[in-house]
Amino acid sequence: MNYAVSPCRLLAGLLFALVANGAAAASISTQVVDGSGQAVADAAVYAEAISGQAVSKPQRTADIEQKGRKFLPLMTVIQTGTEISFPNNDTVRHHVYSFSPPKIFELKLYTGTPGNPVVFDKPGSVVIGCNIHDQMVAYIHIVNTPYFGKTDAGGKVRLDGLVAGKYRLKAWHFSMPVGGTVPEKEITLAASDVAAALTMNLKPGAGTN
Ligand SMILES: [Cu+2]
Repeated sequence: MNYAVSPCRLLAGLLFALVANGAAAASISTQVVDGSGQAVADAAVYAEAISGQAVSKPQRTADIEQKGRKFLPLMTVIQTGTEISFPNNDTVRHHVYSFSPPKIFELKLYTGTPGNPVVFDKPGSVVIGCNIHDQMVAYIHIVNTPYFGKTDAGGKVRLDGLVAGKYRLKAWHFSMPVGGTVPEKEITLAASDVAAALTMNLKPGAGTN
């Protein structure tokens, strides 16, 4: 008996997987600009399902390190339930805290990586600071969907792997005025990729790049 899988069968299987995957998923390419048409970097962009399509919830983790008395990265987008570690890669001690309603916590003066990551289980935005170094700041935007990303220097981001259905595409930026309107656009996805632009108003004088 021959138990080996023939190369032909293997190839056919791979092709089938590729085609099946391609038929089920599409992407949304987005550019975020401000009121004067300038690209907005470091904006959270996310697509929320509104027509009941199944959405997976993979367990995710992320890191926000402290290096050179700064938080890196400045801006992090995560799905609800994600654990974030805060490794201190400086030789000085930091004391990380948040007073933001979606997650109030503090990691008292430490070096190295604290043993317990912080779980962010409510959607919204969180500002992180350090009790010792007032200039240190970072932002976390927590979304209720696995389809999210962060814009690059050109204000662009692509969300991949969305199943067909209706979505509400939204964006958030830490320089939006408090209580400002979150820009959103309804998108109907079939099998092909979609491009969409979002415009957001930022506080006067907010540098976007
Ligand atoms: Cu510090």
